[in-house]
Amino acid sequence: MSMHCDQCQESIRGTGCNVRGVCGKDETTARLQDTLVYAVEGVALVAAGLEAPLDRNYGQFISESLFVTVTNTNFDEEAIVERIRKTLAVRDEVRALSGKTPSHDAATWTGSTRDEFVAKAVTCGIDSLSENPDLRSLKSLVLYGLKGLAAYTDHAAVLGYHDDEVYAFYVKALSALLREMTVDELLTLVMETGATAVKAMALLDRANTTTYGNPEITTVKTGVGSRPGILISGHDLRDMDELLKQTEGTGVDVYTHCEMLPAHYYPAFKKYSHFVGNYGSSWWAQDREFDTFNGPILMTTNCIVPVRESYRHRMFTTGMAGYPGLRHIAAREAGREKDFSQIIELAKSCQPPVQIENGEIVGGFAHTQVLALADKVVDAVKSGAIKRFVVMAGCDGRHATREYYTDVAEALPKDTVILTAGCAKYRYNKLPLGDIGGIPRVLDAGQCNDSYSLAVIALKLKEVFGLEDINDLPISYDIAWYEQKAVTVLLALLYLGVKGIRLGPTLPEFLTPNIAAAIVEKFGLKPIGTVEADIQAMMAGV
Ligand code: SF4
Ligand code: SF3
Repeated sequence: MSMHCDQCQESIRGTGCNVRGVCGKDETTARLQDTLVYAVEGVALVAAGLEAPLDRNYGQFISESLFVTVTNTNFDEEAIVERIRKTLAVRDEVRALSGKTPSHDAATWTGSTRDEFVAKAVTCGIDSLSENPDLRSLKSLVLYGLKGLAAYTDHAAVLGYHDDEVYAFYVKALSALLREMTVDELLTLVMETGATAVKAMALLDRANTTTYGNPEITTVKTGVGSRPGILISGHDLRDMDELLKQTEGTGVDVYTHCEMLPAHYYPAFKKYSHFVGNYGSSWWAQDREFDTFNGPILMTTNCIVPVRESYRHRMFTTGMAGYPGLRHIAAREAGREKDFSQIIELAKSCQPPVQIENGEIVGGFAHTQVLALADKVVDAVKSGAIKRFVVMAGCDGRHATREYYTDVAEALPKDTVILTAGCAKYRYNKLPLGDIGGIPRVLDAGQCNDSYSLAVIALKLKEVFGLEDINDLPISYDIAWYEQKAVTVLLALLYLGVKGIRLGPTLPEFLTPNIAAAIVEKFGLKPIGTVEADIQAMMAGV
C-alpha cells in the first residue's frame, strides 16, 4: 500500500507525498481521506438528481466532510472511518429522496470497516481523477479549491449562516469530478470555483461580523500573566466565544495561538478581562510553544503538527479537527454550548505559561475599519506618502524559503503599506516597521478566513479613485500559500480579475507544466523571485 497526496505547498517535489506526509499524515489516514472525498462526491452525484434544492443540513454535512481532509485538520483514523460511514448513509438517504440511482460506482459502493475503506482508496484517490495529467491537474485545482471553500462554509454554518447557491455549487462541481471533462470545461469550473469562493467568503464575513461585531484596531499583548491559562488555536470563533464565557470567573486565563490571534479584534471577545493575549507564533512552531505554555491547548481546526509526548495529555481537539489519542470535545447538542469543563478543570491544576516574549501586535484592519480610515488612506496616496500597497496574505509554513517574506517586508520602501490576512503575517508582524502618518505599515485584516476584507478594500479603493480596472490600483500581490484555503483565496482573486499575482514559496506541485503555463499566461500569475528583483518590479507596478 502507498499513498499519493499533493494538496499542499510542502508536498514532496516531483512525486507528492507517497510514503508519509511531510505534515505527518500516514498512509492509512491519507487513504481514508481519499475515500472520504470519494464518498462526498457520491453524495453530490445523487444530489444532482434532486428536484428541490439541497437541504441545508446536507450542504453543511458536505462542508464538514471536505473540511476534515484539509491539510493538518484531522489525523484520526477512527474519526475519519466514522465520517465515511456517515457520508455513505447520507448518500443513501439523498439517493432515496431523489428516487434515482446514477450508474456510477460512487452512487452505490458500500463498505463499513476501516480495511474496506482503506482498500477502496486504491481506485478512488487523486490519481483516479483522470489518466490525463493535465485534466487531473485541473480537477485537483477544483477539488482543493472546494476543500478550502468547505472550511469557509462550515465556519459560516456553525454560526447559522448558509448560502444555497454555494451548496448547489458543491453538488455541481463534486459530481463533475467523477466524469470526463475537457480542458475548457474544467477551466470554466475553476473560474466558477473562484466566483463561489467570493460568495462564501462574503457569507462568512457576514456571519462573523453580525455575530461578534466588526473587528476594531486592537493592540494584543504577547507576554503572559501569573494565572494558569488555556491556549486556543485554529479558526473557529464560536468555540472561542463559548470558551471565553465558560472560563469567566474561574481564575483561568485564555490566550490565542496562530490563526486565533484575530479573535482579539472582535468587540464580543475583547471585553473579557481574562482574555489575556497571544502566545507564540505560527502553527509550525506549535510543538515548542505548546510545550512551554504549560496549560491545556484547544485545537479548533487546522493546523495540527505531530503531537509531542510532553503536551499530549493536555491537548484537545474539537469540531472537524482530530488527532489519535487526544481527547475530543463533542459537538454541540441542539440549543446548547459545547462543554469545555474538562479543559477548564485541567487548566486549574497547571502551571502558568512560561513567558517567551513580551511585546505587542497591532491588528484589526478588516474592511470596515480600513474604510473608516478611507479619507486618511486616500489622502496619503494622493499626497504620495503611500506609494504602494503590497498584499502579503496567505499561509505560513516550515520551510526556510519563507524567510523571503520577512526579507520583503523589511526591504520594502518605507512609503509602502502591507495588507495581510492569514498566518503568513507571522513572518513579519512583530517587526518594527513603523507607520505612515499614523497608518501602520502592516494592516492585518485577520485570519485567512478574512481575506475577503482585502478584496473589499481593493474594490473600494478602485471606486474611490474612479478606476475602471482593479489592476490600475497601486496594489501588488505577493501571496504565500500552504494549504487549500489559500488555493480558494487565489481562485477568488483570479475570478475578481486580479492580474500579476506573485505566488510562493513555490507554485503548486499539482499543477502540471502545461496547466501552470496556461495560468501564468492567462492571469500573469508568477512564482516569487529574489527579494530585490520582486520589490523592484512591484514598485514599478509589474
Ligand atoms: Fe504531503 Fe501536504 Fe498531503 Fe501532508 S497534506 S501528505 S504534506 S501533500
Ligand atoms: Fe495558516 Fe494553517 Fe493557511 Fe489560516 S493556520 S492560514 S496554514
